[in-house]
This record gives sequence, C-alpha cells and structure tokens, in this order.
Amino acid sequence: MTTAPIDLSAAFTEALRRELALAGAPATSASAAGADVQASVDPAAARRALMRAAAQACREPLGLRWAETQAADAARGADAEVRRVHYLSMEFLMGRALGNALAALKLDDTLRVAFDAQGQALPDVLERENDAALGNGGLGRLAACFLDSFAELGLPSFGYGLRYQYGMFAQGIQDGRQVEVPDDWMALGNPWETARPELRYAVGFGGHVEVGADGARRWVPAERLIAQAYDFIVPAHHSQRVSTLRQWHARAEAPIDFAAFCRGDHHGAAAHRVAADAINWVLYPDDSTESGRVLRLKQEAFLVSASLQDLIARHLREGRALADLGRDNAIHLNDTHPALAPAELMRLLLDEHGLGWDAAWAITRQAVSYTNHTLMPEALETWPVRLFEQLLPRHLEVVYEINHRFLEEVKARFPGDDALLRRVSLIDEGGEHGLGERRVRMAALSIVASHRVNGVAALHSELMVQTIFADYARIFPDRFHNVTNGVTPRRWLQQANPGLSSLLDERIGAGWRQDLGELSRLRPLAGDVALGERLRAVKRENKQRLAARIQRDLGLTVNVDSLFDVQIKRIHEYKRQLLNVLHVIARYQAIVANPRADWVPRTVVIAGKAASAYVAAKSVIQLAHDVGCVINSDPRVGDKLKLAFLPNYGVSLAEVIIPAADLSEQISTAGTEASGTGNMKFALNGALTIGTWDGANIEMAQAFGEDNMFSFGLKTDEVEALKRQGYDARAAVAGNARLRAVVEAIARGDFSQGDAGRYRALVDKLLGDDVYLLTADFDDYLRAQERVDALFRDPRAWAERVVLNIAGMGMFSSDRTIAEYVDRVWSAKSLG
Ligand code: 26Q
Repeated sequence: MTTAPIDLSAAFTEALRRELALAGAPATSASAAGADVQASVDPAAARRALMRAAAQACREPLGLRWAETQAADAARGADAEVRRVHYLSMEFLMGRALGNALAALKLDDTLRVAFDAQGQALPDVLERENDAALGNGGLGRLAACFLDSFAELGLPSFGYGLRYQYGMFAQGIQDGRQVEVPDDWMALGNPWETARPELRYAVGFGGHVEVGADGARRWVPAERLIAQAYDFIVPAHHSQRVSTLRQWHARAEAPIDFAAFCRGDHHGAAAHRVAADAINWVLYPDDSTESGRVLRLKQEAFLVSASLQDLIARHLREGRALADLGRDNAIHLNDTHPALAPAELMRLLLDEHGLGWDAAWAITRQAVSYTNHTLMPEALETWPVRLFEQLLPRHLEVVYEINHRFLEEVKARFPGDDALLRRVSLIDEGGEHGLGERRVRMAALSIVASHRVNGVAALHSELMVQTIFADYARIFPDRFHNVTNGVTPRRWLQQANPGLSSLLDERIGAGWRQDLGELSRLRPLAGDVALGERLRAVKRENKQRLAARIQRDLGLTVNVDSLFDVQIKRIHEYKRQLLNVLHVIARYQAIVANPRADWVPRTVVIAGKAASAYVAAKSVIQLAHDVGCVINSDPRVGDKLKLAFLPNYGVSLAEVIIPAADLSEQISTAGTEASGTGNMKFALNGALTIGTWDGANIEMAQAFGEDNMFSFGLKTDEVEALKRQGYDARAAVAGNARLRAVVEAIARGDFSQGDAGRYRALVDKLLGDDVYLLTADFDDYLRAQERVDALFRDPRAWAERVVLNIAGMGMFSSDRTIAEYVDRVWSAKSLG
C-alpha cells in the first residue's frame, strides 16, 4: 500500500506563524507567507523556524499512523507468526529526522515549494536540525537502520533506549588535538518527541531482599526512580506502518524535601532529585575497557527494567496470558549492555507475578536473544559482584540461581571438567588464585539466557564460536548463528545521494528502495559507457559538495578531479587509521623525491572521534592533523596530495562524505572488525574499497567479485601464525627502506611542529609492540594503493568496477538483515 500525499499546508502555515513569532519576527511579517520574513529575522533563525514548523506539521500524520499501527498489532491473533520485537539498546544513532519524515510522508516536494516561498532552500532548512547522536558508532547506527527496516517490513516492534540529555560529545580540534564538548542536542527542544506521562514505571536500586513466611523473596529497594516514556516515531516509506523508539527519562519518585527547603537547605532538599537525574545526563563513550562507573550500570538496569515492565503491561493489557509472554514477544539484546534483561525478567515473573522458576525460565529463554558485536576479549563486559550486591541484590540472587542450574547441567554433561566449569561460569571468581575481584560476566549471562546468539558477519560469527565463545558453542551447538549486518537504503542512498538515486531510478526503476536486490539489474550495464559518464557526473557533483564543506570547515581547497580517498569511523588502533597516515607520508616523500612524475592527484579525507580517555587514538588524530598541515602547505606537492581531517564526524557529516568518495578505506587487521557497516554505505554509493579480508568486506567481495575490490594484507590465520611465531616490528621496519623513511620522519619530528617528543610514544609503541601489525601489512597496502592509482587513470574501467560494486550490494540492505532475524530468531516458528 502506498500513501497518497497529505495536504498539510494549513498545519505547516500555522506552525510557521508560531515559530516565526517565537524567533522574533514582528506580527505582520510572521503572519504573511511571504519572503519579507527574511528582512526581520536572522536567516539562521528563519531556517530553524521553518525546520521546526515542518516537524510540527509532520507530527499529526505520524501520530495517526502510530495509532493505526498499534491497533493493528494489538489485534494480531494469538496464533500470529510474528512476535512483537523489543530491541533493547543503550545506543540509537538516529541522526536527523526531518528529511526522512518528509520522504516517508511524501511531503518533500510540497515542503520544498513552501520553503522556496520563504526564500529558503530545502537542504539549508534540513541543516538546522541537530543530529540525535545517542550512540558511539556502528552498533548505535545499526540500531537506527534496524528501526527503519522494522517499519518498512511492518514488523510489530519497539526500540527501547535512554533519553540522554547529552549525546556523543561534539569534537573540536584545537592545535590539532581533539577537544570534547558536551553535545547539548536538545537545548532548543526536540520537535519530534512525544512525552507519554501516563507511561511511568518504578525502578529500584539498592536495599535488601526479604524472605516471606511462605519462602517468597521480595526486594525492598533503598531508592526508587520513576521511568517516564518519550516516543519517537519512525515511519515506513512504502506503507502506513511505523516503528517506535521509546526512550526512558529518569526522575526521583520522592518530591523535594519541603522542610529542608524551608530551612534554607536548597541543596539537601533536592539532592536525591539531582542524583536521579544523573541517569539521564550522558551517553557513555565506548572505552573498550571496564570503566568501573556505577552510573553506567545504573543506566543499563534502568533501561532494562522500564522496558520490560512496559512490555509486560502491554502484553497483559492486550488480554494475553502471562504464560504466552515468550511466545508473543521477542526481547533482543544489542550486545551485552542490556544483558540484565533476563535477570530482571525472571525477577518480575517470579517476585511480582508469582510464577515458579521453571515457568519463568521457559518464558525468558523463549523471549531473549543476543547479538555480539566484538571479538576483543578485553571489551567483554563484566561487573564487580560487589556492585551488584550494592545496587541490584535481588538480580544477583537470580544470576546465582541461573548459574547454579547451568553449571549443574554442564557438570552432568561434561563430568570431571572443572576447568570448563570455571571458564563458563557466569561468575569470574577473580583469577587463578582468587586474588582479583569476583565479577559477573554479562556475555555468559546473555548466552545462557538466550535461545539464539549471533555475530554480525560470516567471519565474525565463525571466529566467535572458535575463540571467545568456544566453550559455550560446545555446550549449546545449535544456539549460535550468523546474521550479516546491513544498512537502510532509504537514508544511505535515497536521502544521502539524490543524484545517484535518480540515475538508478532512470536505469533500473525505483524498486531498489524497497528491494535492494533490484540493484543486480545494473550488472548487464557495467560496460555501458554512457552510464559510466553519468555516474562520473553524479560523483563529481557530490565531490563538489564535500569540497565546499572542506573549504568551509578547514579553509583548504581541494581538487574535485582528484581521487577522493576516505576513511571515516571511530578512531581505534585496530581500525588502523595510522596505517592510512603512514601511506600518506610515504606518498608525500615519493612526490617530493620525484615531483615531475605523473602522479594521480589524491585527496585523503579522515574523520572520526576517539574515546576521551584513549590516548593512543588521540595521538593518531593529532598526527593526521599535523601531517595535513605539512603536506597541504608544501608548494612542491600542490594538488597531487592533500590530507583533510574533518572534525566532528557524525551521521549527517557521513551523509555528505560517503556519496563523494572514490575510495573507501576498510583496513582493520584481519579478524578484528566484527562487520563494519560504513564499508557497505560506501560501496552502495559507488566507491571502490581498499580493504583487508575482514568483517563484512569478505562477503562484499564475494557478492560483487573479488577482483572488484582492492584487497590486501594478512588473512586471519596468517595474523594468528605471525603472532604465534613472534613478530618483530623493529626488525621489519629496519629491513624496509620505504617504511623506515616514514617512521624516521615521524620520529625525527618532521610533523611535530617543533614539539620534539610529540610522537615518541606513538613510534615506540609501533616499533615495540605492533599489536595490529601495521608494519607487517604496510608493503601490501602500498601495492594495493598503486593498483588503485592505475585503475583511476582509466575512467571507463573505474566506472565499470563501480557499476559492478553497486550491482552486487543488494544483500546489504538492513531489510534483508531484519528478514533473517525474523526468520531465525524472532518469529513464532523460529521457537520450534
Ligand atoms: C561498553 C562499556 C562501557 C561504556 C561503553 C561501552 C561500549 C559502547 C559502545 C562498548 C562498545 C560499543 C560499540 C561497539 C560497536 O559499535 N561495535 C561495532 O558494531 C558494528 C555493528 O555490528 C560493527 O559493524 C562493527 O564492526 C563493530 O565494531
């Protein structure tokens, strides 16, 4: 069912009048739908007023679709194949919403005209919206793509998250160094959210457990917070269906202490309210190591408890039996951050709803499933038992009981294997001699409580069962599987790249928006010279848009006919942005040594944020900036090479950068990047990939042909073998003239801006313990870069590869990913 355009001009006009008045326009101009508004309101304020008015106007049609969707889902029969999906995630990296809402509601053309009448262009108005950046990176953006696909596939669904006051920090660059600035994204309000004051749940912390006369256990928390719901509606593009992102806001249950207030103790009167509010403050950065912060554990528990209470209330409100809760509802854990869910669900079913252990456990196991997003053992979440005792005493009892029953089962099946018991226990007893602190292993809890556990790309899922979860895979061989990630073509192609979208519509029809597999219809057109030229023209326009952005943000002029070589993602050692910079330096040295050679001009773009405490990653940012300063101002280089580090990477910046890329850098050490999703966005937008045999790169290469990717570097087994045999980076560098020259230049201070020791630690680490094997992959990487140059010299051959890349990307839609989850994890039939 497609949607007829709605007439919302009246709603828009009225909202605009209100917004302009608030923005300070005098009544006369505010009431007129004419361009004279410009004269009286500053242009940025006028555009913001238009943005807010358009958002207001979308609210009503979205609200109607929401009500219809809920009614239809509530009425689905008890024998329905589809269960309602509850996607629990500490992160949803939504980006902007207006462009997506206008496209979904088919209002973009109407609003374009309305904005024109106000003397404003649609893209400039869209720019006034702040990104909702409530996520760190891939995991959070994946959750946002999934919501889009939930709506598009008509899946009864809720995303559950937290309504953080401050999202991912804004990144400034001062003297080349990253500075973190709070992201006060709702400072001017959030026109999209709907407060749901009637949806409130109490969430407890601390206290103790009481045992009743009948042996029933009851938790008496020391502190009670109220979780209040805020809804954000995610519309489908090809039906009237929506999905909902429900975000929880915490406040103290107790009012201010009035007596204390009257005594003049204002701080004391409200201290508990401030403490409660702290839950809402900030999205924790991905620090890959245990943070030890109580607040993060409280956030996780708060999300889980409020979401599950909401789920149970809805299930009962719809007249369903508690015994059917697991059959009718799926609860999905986006990594282990919401891994308290099984413990909290058990507590609710046992203590609040009076079920016995076996009945409650059967429901929990039916409902819960878990996705793992990382293989790094040090990134596996654990929490001190001591913290559980303080904050979640009843949950700890439940975890102990789950563990006891699980270990009994393991004992019976693998008699005498005490080492196995220690390894798989939900409790880490604190090292060999019990010296460390006892800790709860959140991945173990997630696996034991789930009916399905998956990785996010084929290689990752394979390595997952061979390495970090090998013991569990032996115990539960049927539980583990793979679901390769995908991205939503609505945001990442239709919205981000209108030029390419219309070209595709023209050549293969518009069906790809709903069924990305339609892209395969491009394959026979790969040799079509006219198509190649059109693609090049679209790419050039997108490059102009990015070049303007680089000019605006960095004051740097770049040549739009140069090869745009792009690496954008979180800055992490395993992602190897440093390897990219080493290549840039090598190229720089080669250009200086031989300026008259026929160089393929390159513009290297890097963007990404480093976790605030991640010193090594921050040093790479500074190096990229410093190297850029040297190269970009060297007259011998000209436009043969430029390096731009763009600050404050995020979803909206990605929407500008990705469509402009010729080359996509996906160069993690093999076996470290679980999947990657940026890799998919680039290929979909007609960039070729230079990449290692890692994550989803492998499946992409298989989909469009291995010859159509520039792959290089050690494979996972070679990485393992090299590490086993002991790798000496210092010797490798000493024996490689080109690499030695690069490392010496950094060590000598060529890029240190007079601050001699600036990169000493970075160089020492690279030579002393090159954990991610940059120096081992360097030569092969440079050879791959030479193949890139060679192909770029032949625009027709390049375009042919681009077409073949796009044609093979059909399976990387998040619609396909979600269809697989439904089939194997979330449908009634998947329960067997
Ligand atoms: C943990 C504890 C305390 C604070 C923060 C965290 C934390 C937060 C975020 C740990 C990890 C993350 C994010 C992980 C992530 O984004 N992983 C990426 O997930 C993508 C989607 O599956 C994959 O494509 C990427 O390969 C993977 O790196």
